[in-house]
Amino acid sequence: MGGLYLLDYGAGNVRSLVNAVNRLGYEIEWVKEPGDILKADKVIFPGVGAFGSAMQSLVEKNYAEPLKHFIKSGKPFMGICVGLQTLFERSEENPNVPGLGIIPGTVKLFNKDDNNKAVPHMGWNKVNCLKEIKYNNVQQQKEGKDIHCGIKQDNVYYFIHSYAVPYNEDIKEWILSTTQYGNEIFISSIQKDNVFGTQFHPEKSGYAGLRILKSFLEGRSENISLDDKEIIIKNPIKLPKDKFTKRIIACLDVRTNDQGDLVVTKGDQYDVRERSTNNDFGCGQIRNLGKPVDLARRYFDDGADEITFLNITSFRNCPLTDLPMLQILKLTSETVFVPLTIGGGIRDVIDPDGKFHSALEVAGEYFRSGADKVSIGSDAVYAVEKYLANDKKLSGNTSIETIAHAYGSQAVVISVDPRRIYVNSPEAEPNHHLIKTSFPGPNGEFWCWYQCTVKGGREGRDIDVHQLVTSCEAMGAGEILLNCMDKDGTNSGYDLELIDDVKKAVRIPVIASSGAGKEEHFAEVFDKTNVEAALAAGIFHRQEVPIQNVKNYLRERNILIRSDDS
Ligand code: 1PR
Repeated sequence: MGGLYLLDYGAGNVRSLVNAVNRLGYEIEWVKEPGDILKADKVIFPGVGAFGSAMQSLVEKNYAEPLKHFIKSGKPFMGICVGLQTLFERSEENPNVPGLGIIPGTVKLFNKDDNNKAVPHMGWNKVNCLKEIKYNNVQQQKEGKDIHCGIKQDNVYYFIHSYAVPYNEDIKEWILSTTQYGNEIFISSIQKDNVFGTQFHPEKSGYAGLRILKSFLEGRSENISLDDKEIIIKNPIKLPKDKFTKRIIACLDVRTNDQGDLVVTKGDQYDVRERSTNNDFGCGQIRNLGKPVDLARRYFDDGADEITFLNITSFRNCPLTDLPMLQILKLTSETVFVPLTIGGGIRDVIDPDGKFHSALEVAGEYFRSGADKVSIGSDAVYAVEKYLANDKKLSGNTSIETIAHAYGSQAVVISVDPRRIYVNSPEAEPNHHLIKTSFPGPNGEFWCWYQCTVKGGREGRDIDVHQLVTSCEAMGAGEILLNCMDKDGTNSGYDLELIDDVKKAVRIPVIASSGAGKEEHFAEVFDKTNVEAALAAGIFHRQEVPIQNVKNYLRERNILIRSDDS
């Protein structure tokens, strides 16, 4: 029996793709053995992680040859991200591992010397369709054929990758669209005969992405031949500046309340209990701002570019199979088609029965449940302490390194919970990276450093934020989620001094967090620092400032932002 098949090699979140296909009214089977590929009518190959591990898995499972055979047979094939990259001959990521070689060319690392952009390329970027059809082809119009495979010129789609295939005129007939990142123009989608592929993730690109999957599932791009004289292939044009948008992220801090229900809560400087009411424990109730799955859905509808869940009581031990956030992720990924990050408790754990699970296993459970990225807090601080004590030698066995190795750097976010410590002069604190501040301390101090904390801010460590983020980047982390305990829940604006300092210290993307109180604060953080994203919690949960108001405000100030229908 034929049908639609998903080719998975167990490296990351394919649940979202399955959910997207189901949402569009289609069923998808999983390839379980090589024979499934040969009998399939259509195959989708979503790739996550590294090029080398993807190809090795294909070879080890004896999938590579049947896949080449399937592609040659002329049946519809769609590759996503690494699934597109493996169609090429090779990748700089793992030069010794050959690709499928269907398309000539090499997948290359983005230019890290280009100071205008962070690597990985993570977020929503525009595509420029190079193929055009002269609409005098009445026959194809009648058939509802779609030369762009559901991709809309100038829409933005969600990318998350460090490697891409640069635009190359020699393979022009393969290129459906290009995208500009910094000064580089790379291939963002390919289409020729029965082969279609996107470097971005349609299943994570909101309704714009669902339209692409729908077009593929309905077969609207099949049998469009390039021999057709009506098709024109344009050259890409390099713009003075790329069209990469800033991301607005909604963050949901989740924990059980005193009644035992999982709720979204929000603290002031990390204190999540009400100040006024008392409960049986002699302290205020846990603030309850709503149900996690419902709120995530609301933020998706409101236009959030990403959603982050933080399990804020993760310092308590919990059996791996009973992690409360797994079910939340599974349910959320059924209706929310933008990237999901999960944080809290990403570390080695020991079940109550004594069974050990590595951080990699814990992360794997989350990816399989619908997470695209995991965020590591306390464990990153402990890992950096050991890294610095060991003369900056990589051990290879920290949670950051093992997860980045298996799932790619782009899947590893570091959540930082710093607090400001004032000092009188640089001499007073020679061991830490200091900032000269415009906001003097209680005793008129003009210098400060940012101390990293663990266990949700309960314990300060002798590590500063600069040490933490630069070390985590060296270990392979792909993004920094930069909170600030002094600013959290204050509505007084982001800590621009801290954010600017961190952004200048690393090449990976940085998310500004803590303190957003009004639309102006988002504009300010994008104007005054070069961060890729801004996150907020309280103002969204309390419905003080809807996400759309933030986006409209930024758009009016010419800050590039994803639109609703993209
Ligand atoms: O250490 O790896 O187990 O992770 C624990 C995670 O839980 C960390 O990411 C840590 O930031 C988070 N966390 C722990 N305790 C709290 C708490 O609030 N008591 N939440 C907590 C941190 C901060 C932000 C917040 C922004 C924006 N919350 O996530 O959403 O500050 O808030 P605002 O816009 O309202 O100002 P591990």
